[in-house]
Amino acid sequence: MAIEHWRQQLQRFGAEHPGPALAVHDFDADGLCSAALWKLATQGDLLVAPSRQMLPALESDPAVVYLLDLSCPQEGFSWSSPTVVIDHHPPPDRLPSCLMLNTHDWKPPACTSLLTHWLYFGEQSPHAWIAAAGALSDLGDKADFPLLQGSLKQWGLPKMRKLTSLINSAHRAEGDCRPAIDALLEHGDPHSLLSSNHPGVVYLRECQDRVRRRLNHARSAHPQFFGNLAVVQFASDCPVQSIVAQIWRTKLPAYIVLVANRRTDRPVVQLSARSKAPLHAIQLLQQRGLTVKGHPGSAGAVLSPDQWELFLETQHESHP
Ligand SMILES: [Mn+2]
Repeated sequence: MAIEHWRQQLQRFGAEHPGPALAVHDFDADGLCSAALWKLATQGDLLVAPSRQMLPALESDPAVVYLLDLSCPQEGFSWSSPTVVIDHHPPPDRLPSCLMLNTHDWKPPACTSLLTHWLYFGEQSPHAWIAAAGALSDLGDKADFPLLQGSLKQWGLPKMRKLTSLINSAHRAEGDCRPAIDALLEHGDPHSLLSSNHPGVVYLRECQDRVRRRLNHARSAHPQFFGNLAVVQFASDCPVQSIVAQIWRTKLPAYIVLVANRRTDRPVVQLSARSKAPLHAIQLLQQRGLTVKGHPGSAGAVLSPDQWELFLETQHESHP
């Protein structure tokens, strides 16, 4: 099985490059849970990636860098240290020099927190609930992995959902992700974390409240229709556009939903587009002159307020 082979490769890699290790990780629940598991296993240092588009520059070169739940860049890394990639996103065509441990082609697909748990703790451990929280966020509650299903059964789906949502609230509020990892590390199970007054947990609850309030405000915006495009606009200091797009996608299955978050805290408009197949959100928005990134059913972009106004004017003109 791949995991056993990968575990040996990982051990060999660590032995060949002794010294302080650093994990650079994603900021969603899968990335944070992976980081917490890696920290429990290695005691190394953690650094959250400030964006998914660009890897951070490191102040010094650690003995090994572990890249967790972040797509591997084709152009190589922003450091010279030997690198281990633990991930489930499709790797680039041309792989930079690294040890690549990646489940992107598995059926069913696994996520990084599951992979991290298997690599360091095997199929079962007292930390399984952390891997399950990450998996629930990335794969949903139906994914057929004993590690996930066992934890859902042990702790109950509502409690695990609450935990996942709490861990995700830090990046949804554009807050600090470190308290989420500390909360995972300082508690032995979902129940004690959820009922805790640990500062990390208190901080996450504040983030969650903030997102909830911003979301309630954003949900009250009504769509404008331009052909098969439904545009929803609101102003916010919280990146809630993708959640709002998700909500409207269900309500308007025949449309491409384009949600625009005019940020009140900086001069950008964050766009999130969603469509139910077979409408291809990316292609249709590209035809309308927008540069968007993502998958056929979900895409995003960041525009300047001027670019956004220009886009809207064009829509008004072509759909009077
Ligand atoms: Mn992931």
